[in-house]
Amino acid sequence: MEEKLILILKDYQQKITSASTLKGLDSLFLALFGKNGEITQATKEFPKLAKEELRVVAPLLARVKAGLEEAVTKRREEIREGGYQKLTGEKLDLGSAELPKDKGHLHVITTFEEKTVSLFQNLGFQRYDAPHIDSDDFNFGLLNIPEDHPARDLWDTLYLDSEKFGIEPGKLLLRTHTSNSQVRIMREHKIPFRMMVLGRCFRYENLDARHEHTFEQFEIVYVDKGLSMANLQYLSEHLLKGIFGEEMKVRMTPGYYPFVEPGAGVDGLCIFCKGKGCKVCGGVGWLELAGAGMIHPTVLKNGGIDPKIYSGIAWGFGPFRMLMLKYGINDIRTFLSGNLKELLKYEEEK
Ligand code: FA5
Repeated sequence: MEEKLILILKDYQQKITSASTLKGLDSLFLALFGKNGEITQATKEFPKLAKEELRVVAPLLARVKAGLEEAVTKRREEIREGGYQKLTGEKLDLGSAELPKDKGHLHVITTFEEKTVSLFQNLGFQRYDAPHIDSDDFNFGLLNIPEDHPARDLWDTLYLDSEKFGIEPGKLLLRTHTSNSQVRIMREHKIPFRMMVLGRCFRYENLDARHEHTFEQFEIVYVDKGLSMANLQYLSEHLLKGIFGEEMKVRMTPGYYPFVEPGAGVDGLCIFCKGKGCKVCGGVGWLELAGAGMIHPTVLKNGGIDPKIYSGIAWGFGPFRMLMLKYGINDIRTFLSGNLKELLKYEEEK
């Protein structure tokens, strides 16, 4: 047994020293210490040995094992070090590489939203993010929509199983609109402020060509002294002309949202019939493109703002629906479908 162990030691020391790859070294390690490895098998023979022999062989085996393990570790480092030196000695000229072109493409929603954000950055608006999972208070209560008020029916809401988190049932939801940012913005910023919010919203919808359960909204929250519907008209024109071109005409009609007073629908002249009346606009000549209004005094108060001194503008629209109109897309589900063949037809100008 002693001789056998010494032979294993010599044989493998030589093999380990001449191994040139990490893979080769791993095979040697397995051949020694794996389930059927030489050292493992030698250990299994111990019960067959006489006591005296065992007294000599056991410490010898421990030394052989330690020596071989050390040899493997040392050689592994040498190989790694060699590879590193080889790499550092090589030069890769990225400048001269022929990189493949036209691989990958931003989603039309992304490019459209980037453009919208920069339209309002140019007017001094800053980005603000509000949570997707939110409390009933920020999404409804503080926005002048008390519990059990019929106005809640305007938003088909996905409530979360809040009891799991020790929260009263019905108090935790997926935000139905970016307006959940309004009171947060007021509480966190000094007046005057101009903020814009862009992000995902969720509703318990019956899906159809115009309704998704997951969609985007873009919203403006602007508070200062002396703001009026005239500022709202200006911002609406700034948006719709930015999207559809300078010739776009914009008007406001009365609309109802509990968190604004007065509330308005922002209409754009129908891009298909230019106001003459067609199937798309239902013969009216105008299409409602955004919801807006002067922030309700109760909401300002909830945000810690005195409505006798300050006024605010809030205004929001859905990028999916806006793009459907711009490109004549007849099914809203196209956007999240992953149908590249269809999606690549639509591209926003940079
Ligand atoms: C709102 O959500 C208000 N928070 C907007 C607002 C903000 C009004 C500030 C006043 C002041 P509304 O439910 O109408 O309003 O939704 C706004 C836009 O979101 C719609 O015009 C539409 O473009 C988009 N939208 C709403 N529901 C869906 C849906 N299921 N699928 C796709 N887009 C939707």
